[in-house]
Amino acid sequence: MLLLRVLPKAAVCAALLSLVCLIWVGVSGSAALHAQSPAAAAPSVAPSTVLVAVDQRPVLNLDGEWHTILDPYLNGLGGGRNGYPMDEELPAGSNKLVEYSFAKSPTIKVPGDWNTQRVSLMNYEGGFWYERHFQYQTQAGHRAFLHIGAANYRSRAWVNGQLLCTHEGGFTAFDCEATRAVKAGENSVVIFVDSTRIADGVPTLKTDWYNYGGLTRDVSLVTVPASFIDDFELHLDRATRSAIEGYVHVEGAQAGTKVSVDLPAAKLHAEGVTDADGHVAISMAAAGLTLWSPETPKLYHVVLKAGDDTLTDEMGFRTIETSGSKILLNGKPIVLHGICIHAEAPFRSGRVNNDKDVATLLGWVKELGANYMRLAHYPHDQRMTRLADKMGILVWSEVPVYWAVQFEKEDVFAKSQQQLHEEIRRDRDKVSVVLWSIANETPNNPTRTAFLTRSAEFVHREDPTRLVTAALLVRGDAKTKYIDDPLGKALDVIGFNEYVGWYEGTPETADSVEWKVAFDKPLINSEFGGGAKAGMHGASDTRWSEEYQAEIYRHQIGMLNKIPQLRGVTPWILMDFRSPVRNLPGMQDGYNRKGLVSDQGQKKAAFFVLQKAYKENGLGHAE
Ligand code: GCB
Repeated sequence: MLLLRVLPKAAVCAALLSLVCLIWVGVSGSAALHAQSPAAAAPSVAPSTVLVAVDQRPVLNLDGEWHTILDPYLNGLGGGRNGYPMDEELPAGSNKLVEYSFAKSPTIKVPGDWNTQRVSLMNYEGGFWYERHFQYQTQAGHRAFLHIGAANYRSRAWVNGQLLCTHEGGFTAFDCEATRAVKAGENSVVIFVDSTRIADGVPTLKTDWYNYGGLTRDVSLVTVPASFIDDFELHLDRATRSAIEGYVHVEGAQAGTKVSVDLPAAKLHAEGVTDADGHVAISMAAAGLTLWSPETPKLYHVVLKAGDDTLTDEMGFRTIETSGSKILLNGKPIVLHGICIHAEAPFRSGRVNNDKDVATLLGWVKELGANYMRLAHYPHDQRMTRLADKMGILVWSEVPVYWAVQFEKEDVFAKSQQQLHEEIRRDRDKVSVVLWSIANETPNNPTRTAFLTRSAEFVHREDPTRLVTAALLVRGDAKTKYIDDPLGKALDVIGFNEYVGWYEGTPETADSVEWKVAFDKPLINSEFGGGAKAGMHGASDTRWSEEYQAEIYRHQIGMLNKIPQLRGVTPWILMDFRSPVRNLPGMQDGYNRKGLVSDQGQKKAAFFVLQKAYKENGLGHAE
């Protein structure tokens, strides 16, 4: 690993002491200030909730063309003579609307990042306004929520000029209550999204992926009864594997509200009544279920009822746990044959956000012979985990605590915790998700370790049914490598990234590396790989050729197989992806080229090396 990639800027600059560094820190520092001031001045209204299984509810879909205003100076937030474009309902006689008009402004498609929809916006990072109108029929005694699948990075939403919520975090879903703001007939909704990278963000200023801005996932309006199921959790009991346990939470319920859970195909039924907090524990004997696994991705139709609300879901049941250095799926040791994936849309670029993108990516995962994938480095569109449930692909899901976020800051911890909460809440009904990853390649120091130990504890509390992991850096030289990062103590499964043969040595270097592991826990190689330009051929020692990349894979497979407790791998990465830090002309041209498949779908030689290893069960050990 390159040192530069994991140290905070200030530390790197202290070491280098150059003018370039002064400019580097200065520029990003002022950008952060600029970005923070309007947010600080604005009222902060937390999203009301994250509606579980919202994609299973009937909704008013707000996808489609939205009017947009580019606002690099955040003028619309500032008020004054020509501010407040979010409020079109100004008192008669006001002249504020003179200098802007949503109606006359160009449109853009939602969901979708703005960068790939207009050539002039390709490199734009900053403020951006979205607006559209919709017809609504109010229903007495119901509540309405604006559901935003993802808005990168900070956002605010108004309905009919009324501020509903502010949100930070570019990859998680949230719902803002709109009950009092919506009206019968014509309504307007305005969403402001600011994609400016900020130093105290999660992620922070520098990442190895493109900062696609905007409303990158579906937007909808959800109408529910006055009291409704906002959250539930159902899982197979680890100890017996013959009972379903969990809870249902009914928001706004009076104590004593009747709740029922049914799995009609299995003839299972449970019921109970809510306590004063709207909570009811669920427990039902469930012997004889077909347990979910990659070989049998069986899903059951689940019907939840609470008062006037009915919610259905498609859910699988399985257990996941560790025993010593083994990972047990349904009590049996499993080896995870996987691949890392970014949410980069195949063929068209931009963010993955439709069924076609997801089917293409997961089709390649299956073709590879994989049973597992790491969704790097942030929560992906919900379609990914839904389809993984159906196709039988186990999932590692992650939050963007990436490289050196500001671990010393309590509010950065709060942001990471909020993202974990939103991620877990959205996907806890997805049986495919077995690992929550709290971080990627973070610097090994006590402040970081304390921060991430708290994250691991938080995740264990929020979801005790799954395993906690992180992708760690390793230390050592080309002869001996150590996996002994003290953060490993807080994890159930240890992920480790290494790039022997690419950032270090040649492919053959892997042959003589000896691995020393300080933990009796399952190990997953969460990244290895190297770059290749699809269609470029050469000798196996010619960098960027498909042959060189394939050679890295061959030697890595030999090396990794010598680690007895290696329970899985996710090489880096399924498909080439856009990244502003990959600028080698003729080879990278703005793309990280470590994909096994190019962004235009061409499979490289290494794809077939890994496919062969998976088909022959020749990588990793189940026990
Ligand atoms: C890493 C990072 C990943 C990068 C990759 C690379 O270690 O986790 O985000 O894209 O290396 O290509 O260098």
